[in-house]
Amino acid sequence: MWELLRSGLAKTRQQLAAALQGVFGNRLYVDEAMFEELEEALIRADLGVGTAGSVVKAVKDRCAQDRIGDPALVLPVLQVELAARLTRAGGVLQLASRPAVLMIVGVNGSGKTTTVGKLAHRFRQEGRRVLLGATDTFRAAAIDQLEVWARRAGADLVKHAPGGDPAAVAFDAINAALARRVDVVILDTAGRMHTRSDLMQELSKVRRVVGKALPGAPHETLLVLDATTGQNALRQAEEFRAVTQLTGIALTKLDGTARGGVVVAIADQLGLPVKLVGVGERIDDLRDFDPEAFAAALFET
Ligand SMILES: Nc1nc2c(ncn2[C@@H]2O[C@H](COP(=O)(O)OP(=O)(O)OP(=O)(O)O)[C@@H](O)[C@H]2O)c(=O)[nH]1
Ligand SMILES: [Mg+2]
Repeated sequence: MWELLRSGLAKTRQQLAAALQGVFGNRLYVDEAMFEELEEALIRADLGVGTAGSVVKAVKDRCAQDRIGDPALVLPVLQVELAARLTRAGGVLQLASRPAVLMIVGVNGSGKTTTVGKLAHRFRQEGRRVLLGATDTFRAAAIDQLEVWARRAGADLVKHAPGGDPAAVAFDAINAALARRVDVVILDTAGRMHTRSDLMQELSKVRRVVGKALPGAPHETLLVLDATTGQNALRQAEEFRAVTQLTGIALTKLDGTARGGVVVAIADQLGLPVKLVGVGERIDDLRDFDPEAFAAALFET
């Protein structure tokens, strides 16, 4: 399990290690230029300007306070500072309700359907009854894709014909779940740009209908962000959040990118918990976000 996270973060770790070696290696003393280089390295590692600046300031303050003059001793201070920020961003899925309803949202291609499939598999492994709602009715292929995941995971599926009303699918999915005593309902929504107000209104309608079918639902509305988009993921989150309620982030495709540092920026700037991380395309390549393990995987060699 740890190995999967470690290998998933390999690219990010290697790039970060090389950048930090450039900053701290062969350096004789701690000075202003070192902190400037550190800030640049963190920005390049996708922490973003704001977060990189505040991390470096915290490291600098700590170094001054502890009178650290040896550059080799700054790295552990940095690690502690990054880990602290990640820890603030952890959060667990709310599954206490029966059924628990999870709505999965995000821009096109971010990894929503794959995450739904992986979650379904995981819940099934835990012995829960799972039902998937094909609320992405835009393309026939989207429904077929979800059907494949449902079969692989051993989950029920509720679908309508392509082009149907997503809210009606959500309504039927929840009623089926109530009738069949399902534990978890996962709604796979269509990819949408936050700038398309018609699609955003559709999302609000689905939410409203879900809340009518089962008061208190959805219990989770997870925004799926593609880590390979780096700082853009952060912007998507800010804009999605402005138009719909979110309860957490699922960050996908960490395995394919050196931009895993974006997690620190998300943790630092959004105030939204990262709940899941995707580290591959296979059915069990999904993990709860464990801040300590993540911080360790970022640095350990
Ligand atoms: N490497 C890697 N690939 C992933 C991960 N998650 C999803 N993908 C891939 O990303 C691509 C898009 O995934 P989908 O799950 O179809 O994305 P989506 O958000 O449902 O897309 P739309 O419904 O079209 O908006 C697929 O090729 C997935 O295999 C991940 O954690 N790692
Ligand atoms: Mg999809």
